[in-house]
Amino acid sequence: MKTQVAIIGGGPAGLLLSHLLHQAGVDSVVLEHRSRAQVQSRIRAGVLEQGTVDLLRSCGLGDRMDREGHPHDGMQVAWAGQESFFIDVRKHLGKRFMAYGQTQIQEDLHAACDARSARVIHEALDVTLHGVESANPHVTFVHAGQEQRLDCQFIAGCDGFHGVSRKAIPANVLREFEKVYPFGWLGILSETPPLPDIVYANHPRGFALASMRSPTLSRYYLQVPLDTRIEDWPDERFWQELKARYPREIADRIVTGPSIEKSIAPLRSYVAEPMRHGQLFLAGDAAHIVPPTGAKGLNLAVSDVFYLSRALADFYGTGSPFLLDGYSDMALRRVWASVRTSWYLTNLLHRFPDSTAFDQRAQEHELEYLRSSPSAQLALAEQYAGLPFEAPGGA
Ligand code: RFL
Ligand code: PHB
Repeated sequence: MKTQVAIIGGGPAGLLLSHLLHQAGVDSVVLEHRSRAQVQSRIRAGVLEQGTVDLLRSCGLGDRMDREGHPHDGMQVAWAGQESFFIDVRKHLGKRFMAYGQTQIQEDLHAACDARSARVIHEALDVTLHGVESANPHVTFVHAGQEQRLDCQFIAGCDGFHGVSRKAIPANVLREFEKVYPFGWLGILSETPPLPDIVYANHPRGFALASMRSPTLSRYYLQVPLDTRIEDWPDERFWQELKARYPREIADRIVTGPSIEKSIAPLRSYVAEPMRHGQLFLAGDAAHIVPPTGAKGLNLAVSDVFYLSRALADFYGTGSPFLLDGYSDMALRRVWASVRTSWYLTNLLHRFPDSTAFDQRAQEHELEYLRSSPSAQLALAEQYAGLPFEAPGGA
């Protein structure tokens, strides 16, 4: 097989890249090691920044999102015994968010692939990258028991944090920046009406988050120790603990019901630099991970893919490698802004097992400052909204 761009990974980053490249007249093949049903069944992100929403609309993927998604204006923050406050991104910046599940985006991307008969190979096993430093790299894999070879000009590593692409960058080139947090999130999805706003809570019992997928589907999370077992968290215990972490007037408005999904995710910040080596370009979770506290991961995958598709389209359109050469630096500027925001919000809103009385007071004063200062709220609104996408020549 032969293509211009071999895309490793058929998650949101890989499929959106293949969609945008197709619109620019660039050919690609996607190699995904899971089945379509397995990719489809992951419950993950839910909050889209305005930039992500605009991009999905402009590339023809916005219809269902606009019908079924829930636009909202910002985030509410509650903490023990205090009045909650609202970071109003719409008021400060004129930008909004859309609550629309990654699961739905993945379905929309699969439908778009079907409509254009895209070459997406599921259950492509043992994917191996060859010659990424040469002008003619290739990828080998096993499909339906057959060894296959895909020749290409570029490889896009969109295979998530545990993928193989990043490992093709030599250790003496790759720089890694990492922070692992001493807790995870236990999340549930339930067919109950959500609270009207996304509400983050900092409580002595730990962090909690109330979010939404649709007017009839809610998503809630609890901070839990890393050794937590899902079996120990029947729904009743989850709801009781969730309500205990919110102020009374918010807890009373939470509608409980049976969960339809329950999972635990550890929290980590990670950045790999550079995001390009030879003909290999990394995008999305393959290059960076943020703790979900800022809802930034999927949004970063989208901005990486936007920059990469624009650079590849420009290369094939004009022959100029200028945008490809600038890809890593440009993507990393936006990545680090969101990595910093996610780290800041994680520190602000969670209870750390090893924190001292000093740390605790400092955290409370930071929350009080945010509650009382319009300038502090504006600064946080700007970070939570996400940076705008850069023009081709830079900021
Ligand atoms: P993905 O989604 O991990 O997709 C990678 C794909 O590559 C495949 N793959 C391989 N294929 C071939 N060969 C190999 N060797 C392969 N290894 C892996 C995988 O099967 C998979 O299909 O990465 P991508 O596309 O970069 O997308 C990133 C997002 O999925 C991720 O950043 C977000 O889900 C993060 N995230 C959130 N992001 C937001 O923007 N807003 C949110 O509200 C939000 N909430 C969340 C989140 C992530 C969470 N978890 C579970 C970590 C909430 C949670 C709980
Ligand atoms: C979600 O709806 O899954 C969600 C919302 C906000 C976050 C993280 C996840 O910060």
